[in-house]
Amino acid sequence: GRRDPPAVLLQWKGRGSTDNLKEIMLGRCFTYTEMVNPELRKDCLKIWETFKNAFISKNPCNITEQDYQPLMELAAHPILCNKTLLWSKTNELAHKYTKVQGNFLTLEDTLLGYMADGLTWCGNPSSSEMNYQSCPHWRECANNPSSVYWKMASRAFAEAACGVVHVMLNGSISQPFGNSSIFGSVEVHHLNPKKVHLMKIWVMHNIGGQPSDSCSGSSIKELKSIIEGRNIAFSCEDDHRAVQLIQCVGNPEEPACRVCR
Ligand code: N1C
Repeated sequence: GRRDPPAVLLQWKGRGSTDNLKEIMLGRCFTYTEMVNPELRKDCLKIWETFKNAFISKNPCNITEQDYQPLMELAAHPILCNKTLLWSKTNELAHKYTKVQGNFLTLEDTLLGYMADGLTWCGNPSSSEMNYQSCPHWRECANNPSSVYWKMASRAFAEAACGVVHVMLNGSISQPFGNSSIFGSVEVHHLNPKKVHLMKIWVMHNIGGQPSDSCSGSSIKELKSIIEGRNIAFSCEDDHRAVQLIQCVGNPEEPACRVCR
């Protein structure tokens, strides 16, 4: 199939564009606008064309924010206050939690996040086709189509947040707050202090594992000083119980998961 080209043609180190990208993204856009958020009036075909125009026939290492600006404007929609959940290095747990606790929204619950979640895409300057063979890995070049997309969608999501913002971080890695992650480099700096008055951090640890860092560690203290420096109040809780109960589904016998702890 087109997924296994001769190795000599592999231009980039990352995986190529997702097969049937157009059908998947169009399908997701219709699902989102018809079923997930039916009040939203959006032209999915126009959104797809605008998305494609951002990167098709372009060098996939030279994508700019301007390339995606028309898409960002077309796909924008309001987000309710107090519902935003940001995350870093907790992708799976954060989304398991929001599926059960329907009161929170991650970027993947907005049109831009919903359409692109888990997909890969890029083009190349010498054709108007998608490159299905390979795409730049973010270590090869930062300004590749997916990285620029997530950075812009994340910034727009942070700018739209209001009220209380929750954040799920991973306390089983050495730096739960990484200032080069999208959360640390983009979202933290684009929350609007006029609209967001409190950031509530949840530091989660793998059940039964050795905690590596916690609310009292230096990594979270650095985040606290950045947030308070931006005039947003800050709180932090280790192993928020409602989230821990999700982890317990897979680990019911662990001490932290017993009813009488
Ligand atoms: O770099 P990160 O995490 O700190 O980014 C997470 C942060 C979240 O709060 C989201 O709002 O940024 C947003 N975000 C996504 O929603 C998202 N979905 C999928 C950022 N990145 C996202 N991805 C992919 O995961 C994307 O390819 C990006 O590079 C990774 C970042 O994950 P991370 O390092 O755990």
